[in-house]
Amino acid sequence: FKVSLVSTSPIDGQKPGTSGLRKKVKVFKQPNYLENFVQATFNALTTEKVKGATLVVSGDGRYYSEQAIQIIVKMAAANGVRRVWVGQNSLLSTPAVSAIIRERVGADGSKATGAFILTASHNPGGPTEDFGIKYNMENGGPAPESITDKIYENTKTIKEYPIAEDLPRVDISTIGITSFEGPEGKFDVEVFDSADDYVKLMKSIFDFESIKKLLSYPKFTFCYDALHGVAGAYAHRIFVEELGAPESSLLNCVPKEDFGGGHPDPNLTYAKELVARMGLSKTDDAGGEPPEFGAAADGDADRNMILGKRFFVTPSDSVAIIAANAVGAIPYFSSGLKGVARSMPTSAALDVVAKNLGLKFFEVPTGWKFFGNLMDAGMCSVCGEESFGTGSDHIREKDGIWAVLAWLSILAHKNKETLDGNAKLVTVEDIVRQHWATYGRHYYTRYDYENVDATAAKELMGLLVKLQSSLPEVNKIIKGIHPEVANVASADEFEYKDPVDGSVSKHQGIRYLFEDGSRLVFRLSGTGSEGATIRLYIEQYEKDASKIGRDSQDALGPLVDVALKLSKMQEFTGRSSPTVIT
Ligand code: VG1
Ligand code: CO
Repeated sequence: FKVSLVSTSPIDGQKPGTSGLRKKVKVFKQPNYLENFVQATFNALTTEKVKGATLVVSGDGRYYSEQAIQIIVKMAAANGVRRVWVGQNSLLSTPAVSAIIRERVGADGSKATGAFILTASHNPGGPTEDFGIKYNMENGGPAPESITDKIYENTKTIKEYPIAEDLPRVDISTIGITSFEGPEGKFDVEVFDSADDYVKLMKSIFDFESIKKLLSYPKFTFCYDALHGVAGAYAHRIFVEELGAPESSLLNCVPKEDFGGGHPDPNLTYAKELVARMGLSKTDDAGGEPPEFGAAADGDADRNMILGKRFFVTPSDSVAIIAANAVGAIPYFSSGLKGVARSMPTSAALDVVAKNLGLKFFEVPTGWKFFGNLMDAGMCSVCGEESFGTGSDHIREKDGIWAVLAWLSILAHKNKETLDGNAKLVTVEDIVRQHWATYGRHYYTRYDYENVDATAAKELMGLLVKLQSSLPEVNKIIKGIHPEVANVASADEFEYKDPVDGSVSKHQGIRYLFEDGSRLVFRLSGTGSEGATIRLYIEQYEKDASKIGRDSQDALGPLVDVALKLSKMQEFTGRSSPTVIT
C-alpha cells in the first residue's frame, strides 16, 4: 500500500469525556471527524507506541463500527503500526479488550500496547443514535487525563493525517491474519475469536466447578440479559457451554448494531424484560416463578445489574458485598485483598467493610481511569461505582461478567451445605439482608435529569457552589423544609490527588455532607452526547437493625425533597421529575 497525506482542519468539541468521545453517528460521519480524533490520539502517544506497535481495535459492535474499523486500520498502517488485532465481527467487550492488552501473546510473541475501543457503552446505537471511541493504554486501562488532555489539544491544531487509502477492505468476519506490504515494511491485521482469551482469564480467577454445581442445583434458577450488547458474545460461551446453564436462561444475547432498538443500560428502567422476569416490574408480570438470580449488562459489557428473586441489589451494596466475601469465595483473592476503592458518589457501604476488615480504602473521582493507578501500584484489589460498575485488578476496566461470576461464586460458597445435602437455599436477598445486619444499610438512590439545557445546568451547579459558603443559611433552609433532616456539617467540590503519581483532578462533583453521615452529591455527566445531564446522588446511613428494612424511596424521601429544593431543580431545568431513577 501507499501512504498519502490528507489535509484537514480542527473540528470543535472533540474533548474526551468520562470515558472517551461519544457523539451522534451523524457527527462521527462528518468528513475527517473520526480521522482527526484518531490522528490526534496517535500524536499524543510516544513513538514506540505507534511505530512497529501492536494495537487492538474493536468494540460493542454498534452501528458504524465496521466502517470505523476500516478507517482506523488504514490510518494505523499509514502511521507505521506493525499489526492490528480485531475481534471477530469487530466484537470485543471493553473488559475483554483490557484482558487482551494485558494477556494475549501473538503467534510471533507480539504484545499489544494499546487499543481503540469503539463504543458509546450504555447509550443507544443505530443510525440516529450514538457512536464512541476511546483509547486504552498498555496497562489495559483507559488513557489517563494527561493523555486525554493531549489528545484534545491535538484536535485543536491538527492540519493533516496519513492514510493508506488503497489498502483493501479487511474481512473482519473471518478468523485469520491478512498481511500487507507498505513503505515501512509489513503490516498485519489479525482477526481472532472474541471470547477465547477472556474465557481463559475468567477460568483462572473463579472456581468454575463450584459455580457449575450451583447452576445445576434444581432450586437455583438463573437468567442473564445482554440487552443485545456485546456481552451476548460471551454469555453463551461462559454460562451455557462452560457452566451448564440452559439456553433459555439467556435473554437478548444476540449482539445487534442497534441493540434491538433498546437502551443498553442495565438498570430497573431499561432492562425491562429481565425486570419483569425477576418479578420486579410494577406493570408487567412475566408469569411463573421468577429465577433466583438475574443479571444484565450494558452495550460494551463493562456494567452489571445484579438481581435476586423480586429483589434489587444496589451497585454500591454489590461492591461492598463482593469485597466482604471475596476471600473465601473466589480463588483469585485467596491470599487477601490489597485494598478497596470506590468512586466518590458511590455509597459508603464499602467504607464500612474496609474499616471492619482493616483494608486500605480509597475514594476516587467518577470514571474507571482513576482506579488503574492504584491497581498498578498494588494498592487495590476490588473496586466499584454506583453506576453499575464493579471490578478487580484482574484487568483495568470494570467487568460486567466478572461481577456476575463473583456473585455466583459467593452464592456457591454460602450454599456449600445446601448443594451437598438439603439445607435451605441461601438467596441473593438473604445475603444482602445479612450484610445490612452486620454492617448497617446505606439507603441510596440516584436521580438523572438527562438532556437538560446546558446553561441552566451550569447555573444550578453555580448556585450549589455558592451556597457552600453559607452553611448556616443552608441549614436554616433545610429546617424549614424537613426539621427531622440532620444539619449539613461540611460541603465542598470534590478534588482528588492521586496517591501514586500526585496528579490532581478538580471539580469532580459538589458534596453536601450531613452530621448523621447522609450525603448529597451533584455532578454533571461526562458521557452524554446532547445537552447536559445532571446527576443527583442521595445517601443515608442506617445502623439501627430495626430500621434497615424500609423501602429506599420512602426512607430517602425527606432528603430527596431537601436536595431538589436546595438546588432549585425544577426552576432551573423545567423538569418536575427526573428522566431515570436508579
Ligand atoms: C457515567 C457513570 C460513571 C462511569 C461512566 C462510564 O459517567 O456515572 O460512573 O464510569 O459513565 O461508564 P458520567 O460522567 O456520565 O456520570 V460506561 O459503562 O459508559 O463506559
Ligand atoms: Co459500559
